[in-house]
Amino acid sequence: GKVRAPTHIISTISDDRGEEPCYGGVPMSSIVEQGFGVGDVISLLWFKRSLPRYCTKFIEICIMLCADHGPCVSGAHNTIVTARAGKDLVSSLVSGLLTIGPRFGGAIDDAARYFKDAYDRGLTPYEFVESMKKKGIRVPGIGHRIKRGDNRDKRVELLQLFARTNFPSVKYMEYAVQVETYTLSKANNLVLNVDGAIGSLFLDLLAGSGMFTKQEIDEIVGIGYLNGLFVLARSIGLIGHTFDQKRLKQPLYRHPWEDVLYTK
Ligand code: Q5B
Repeated sequence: GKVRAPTHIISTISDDRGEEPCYGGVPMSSIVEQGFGVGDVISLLWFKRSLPRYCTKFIEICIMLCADHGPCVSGAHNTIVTARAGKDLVSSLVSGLLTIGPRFGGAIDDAARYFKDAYDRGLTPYEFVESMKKKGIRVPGIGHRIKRGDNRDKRVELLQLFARTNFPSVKYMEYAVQVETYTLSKANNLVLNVDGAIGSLFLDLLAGSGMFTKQEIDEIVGIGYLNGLFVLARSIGLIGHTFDQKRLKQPLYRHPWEDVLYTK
């Protein structure tokens, strides 16, 4: 028989060797003919399965809602400064992407991890939040620089509305809302933010869709797939900010002295 030389790479998500590329075993012509959207493509390439339409629609809503949040947030600021320094598209993009992390946009995975652990262990919101405080950890998915209890994040409300209308269960999201009710009783800026809404709702998608085993859910949450949604989405806005600065022929940015406290 044929002897197969050992390979140095194992790949399971796509294949370009035939007449047309396949994503998760689905040929590109089927993807186009069946009118698949970017949510379906993400399902195939990230989750290696076709998800029900309400799930792919939810993924697409996440991407649209997180595509941009104005020029003042960390990512856009870095991208704008880099573009104005004359750097190319990829440099400007990655300079913005590199700010995504535990404080800015990259709290989705940890929000999912901590909300899941707390809910599954039956912790009350009080027990959860106070145990985090004792450990000196800020609750991921809670808190915002400009959103408040009396000025909620519209994106969070839109995600919640979609899920309450379309998901079979929203138990993790309702738990996150209870956590928010408690944190808001402590300070008005401790709202459920867009990272926390996506993190908790993705848990509901994973647990309620019937498309994932418990082991697969633990793996997805453990590896940390969900920050990928913010990274992918915000790339759209960061690319837009790069083009905007180039179109406007903006000069090199220099921060004004008056806005720096020089001290010894
Ligand atoms: N405190 C987001 O903080 C922020 C607390 C908390 C317990 C918390 C903070 C935080 C967790 C990480 C998270 C995602 C850094 C945010 C995003 C995308 C975005 C961005 C945009 C977009 C804001 C004041 C007092 C202190 C703190 C306490 C604050 N957060 N306690 N749990 N989670 N959250 N990130 O305003 O007693 O005075 O020491 O780390 O989920 O990134 O639009 O801007 O689309 O681009 O700087 O929406 O909440 O508040 O640091 O002055 O804290 O509140 O311990 O208490 P701030 P601070 P004390 S969404």
